[in-house]
Amino acid sequence: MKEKEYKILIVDDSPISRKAILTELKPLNAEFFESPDGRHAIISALKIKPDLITLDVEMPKMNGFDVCRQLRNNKMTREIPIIMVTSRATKAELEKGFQAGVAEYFVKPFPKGELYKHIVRVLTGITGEKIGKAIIASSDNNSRHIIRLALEKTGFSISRFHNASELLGSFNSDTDILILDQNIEGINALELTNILRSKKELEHIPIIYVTDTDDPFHLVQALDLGANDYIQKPFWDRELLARINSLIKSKRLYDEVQNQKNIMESLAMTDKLTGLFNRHFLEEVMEKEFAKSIRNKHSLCLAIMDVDHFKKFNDTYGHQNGDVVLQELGTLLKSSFRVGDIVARYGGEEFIVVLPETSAKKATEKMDHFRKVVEEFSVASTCGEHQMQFTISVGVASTKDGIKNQDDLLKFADECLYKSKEMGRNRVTLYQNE
Ligand code: GH3
Ligand code: MG
Ligand code: MG
Repeated sequence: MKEKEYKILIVDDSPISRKAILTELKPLNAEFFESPDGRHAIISALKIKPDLITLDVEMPKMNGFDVCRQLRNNKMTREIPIIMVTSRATKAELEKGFQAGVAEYFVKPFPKGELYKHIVRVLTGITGEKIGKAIIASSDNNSRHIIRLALEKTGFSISRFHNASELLGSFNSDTDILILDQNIEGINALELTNILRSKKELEHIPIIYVTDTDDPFHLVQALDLGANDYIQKPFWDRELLARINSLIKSKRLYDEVQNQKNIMESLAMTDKLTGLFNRHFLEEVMEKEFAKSIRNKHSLCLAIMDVDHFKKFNDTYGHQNGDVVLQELGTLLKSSFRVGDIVARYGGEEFIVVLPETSAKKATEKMDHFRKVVEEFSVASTCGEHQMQFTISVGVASTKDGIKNQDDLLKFADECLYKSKEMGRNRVTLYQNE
């Protein structure tokens, strides 16, 4: 027989109620245990270590709240999810349950299948795939525990902190939600909210403020300082989850917009055909690189290259194959230069490499090496019939040659490119200030 996946303890003084729950949960691949009273339940929980307990509220001698409190106070049973099955979900009940550490309420009588579906969610949520990252910051053990159970079963991966400075030290921007209790050691929770909101990288992380008070001034202050929502203790776990879900939905939407924005920005700075930086972006970074080279008294080199007889190449192999060559040249360029070098498509079949902190001699050597790589390189034509080859001509200029601004750096490199063309192509010419 297939081994049972879960152990479930059903605690209820009424045999009829126990039977009803058992029937409801039967489709689960679980081993069931029954306890007719509180004391029996605690002993059984210690002995069998169940994955979940359903607990009746009203029982003689020891009621459900007392059982819950005792289970929560014992290291061996503290983490077990408890689903309280009650016929009266009043605010006073909720308050008592919260104090005792109940994470879940289920109100009797329930439609067939409801409790089953709910328990499946609890059990699979614990082992299932994580849907997001949550941080619980609270020095109140009870509320930390309840929030954790509620979030865990929904599928969050969770970090818990009881101290504000620990939280600040490890808080990062991939957090999906922060549940911040008014009770937190180290710093006043309102002050902490303010600090978190002042950090640029954390400003969009939703914060739910968990509070003991219904003082509107305090709550308004929390919201003013940057909390997105608040919830008052005692709370129903499903209310907390509903609030969290709504905040996370907005955050995901925000992330999506942000993502699109990044894509748009990168499209605006890259060339569509080759994926290299475009001319617009090159001009922007050149300005910065030029200023930096003056400041640090380093040599900055610029190399401009142009594919030889590319018009003829297009005429021979077709425009589409011309595009393939430009793409391949882009890939070669990307893999041939250092991270700090900037490679861009300047336009048409012209490319630029900016080499910061590089001497003219070194840059010329590097470009000549690259020229040879290209000369040796061949690309299969789209129909697969030809191995296409091509060459490049290059011009190089360096700031050490008395060049005073970035426009001149490009102008003199370009002049050298044309010298390379005039001298027969497939060569590198370095600008020299006579
Ligand atoms: P040179 O050796 O003097 O550079 O000769 P060339 O034929 O390469 O120079 P020219 O400036 O006369 O022609 C450049 C050609 O590059 C013409 C143009 O159709 C082609 N070209 C420019 N951009 C692209 C492109 O994105 N794809 C393709 N396939 N061809 C392009
Ligand atoms: Mg050209
Ligand atoms: Mg050309």
